[in-house]
Amino acid sequence: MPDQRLAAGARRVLRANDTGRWTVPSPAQYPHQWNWDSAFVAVGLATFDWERAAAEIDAILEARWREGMLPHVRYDPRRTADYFPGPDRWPRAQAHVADSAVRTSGITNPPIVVTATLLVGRRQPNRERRLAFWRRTYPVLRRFVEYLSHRRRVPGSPLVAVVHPWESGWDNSPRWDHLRGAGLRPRRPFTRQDARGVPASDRPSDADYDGYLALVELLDEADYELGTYRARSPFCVHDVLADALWYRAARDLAEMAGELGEPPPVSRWRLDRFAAAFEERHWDPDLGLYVDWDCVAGRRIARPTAAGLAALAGGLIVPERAAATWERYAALSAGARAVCTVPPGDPAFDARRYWRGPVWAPVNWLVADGLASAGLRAEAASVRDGTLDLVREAGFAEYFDPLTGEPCGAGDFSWTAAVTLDLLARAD
Ligand code: 9WN
Repeated sequence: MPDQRLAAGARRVLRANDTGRWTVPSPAQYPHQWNWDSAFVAVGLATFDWERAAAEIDAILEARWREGMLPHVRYDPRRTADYFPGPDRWPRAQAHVADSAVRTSGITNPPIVVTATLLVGRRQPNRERRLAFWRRTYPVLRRFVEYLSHRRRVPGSPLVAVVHPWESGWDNSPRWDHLRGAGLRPRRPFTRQDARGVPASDRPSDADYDGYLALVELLDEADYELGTYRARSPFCVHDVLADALWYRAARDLAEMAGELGEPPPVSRWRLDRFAAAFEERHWDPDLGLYVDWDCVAGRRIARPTAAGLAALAGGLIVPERAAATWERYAALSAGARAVCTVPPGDPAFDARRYWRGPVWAPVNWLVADGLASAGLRAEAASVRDGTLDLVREAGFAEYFDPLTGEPCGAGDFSWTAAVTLDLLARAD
């Protein structure tokens, strides 16, 4: 399919999923606004409708909490019956929302919204309009970065504490299998709604959902205060990708600050300290990959996944490790379409089950971006081309089977369309 037709198809998906104020990931499966989905969507929208891209970012920021958090879901009050869990599962969260008319979840997402705001701004050729956009978004983004730094800090580390698998966006990744081992059960009964339009065997398991809902209860009982939550919860991690994207966010914020004549938002000393802690906690010398850190057990989670590769997008990986990480992961992934989230040889690999193997377009976007900024141009181009080939063959699927290239999950998915547009535009 020629690039122009592919781009036209992607624009159609984004238009169809636009509710007027924000873009839903998929009208049937995910009828609300998701934080990091909308950040990718804004990057895609900026390739053809700049005002709409800016409005997408504004809608994420309108859901902010008084303490600066940007929640992972902003609920559409007209659709609460169509997705589980709804706002009633996060009762105490609602008092934290700055705008009392807005309903949100009680957790956040990796802070790609900051990077998206920088990239959307850069696509505006008119300097005054660009600066006006950054001027109104910058204070909220800065508070979000500081929220993660201060309210999500465990003693002894500058890294970010992630408190729920949904917060990472990689819900049932093998990275978080230790939650299953904890055997948590929620107190309130619940009925899943996520497997209505897609095969249950492609979704997280019932045991995974027990853990997710039990953590929601623990978070709400702790009124979303990290210390109280940690005292009772088996799940608290330094997610390698969230940490990398925090560092990127802090640097992207600094670029906006420079343009706006504001002082640097995060000192060089803090950035350097963060990068040193990242290297110390996340680099696994035995695996030869960057991995996550379990703050409860106090050890690395030695699982090979693409999260450590996507972390290249943070721009804080020791340069000589970038090529080695790519080569190591490519060797583990032989026979799979790039970039499988778990390598086929891993015991946890499942070609179709959500975050346990399949290819996800936004992950590939991060990997390609990170490879390019590490100077690995050919490798970046191969990830870009491989991603576009998958979309050409299988459409704008939520995600893809890495062995067959078949589409999985919901169809006409917003972030797949958005990433396609940006990858096409980058080749121009
Ligand atoms: C829970 C919207 C979101 C993505 C996540 C993906 C999935 C939700 C779910 O869908 O998570 O937040 O119900 O499964 O895992 O990355 O942001 O597309």
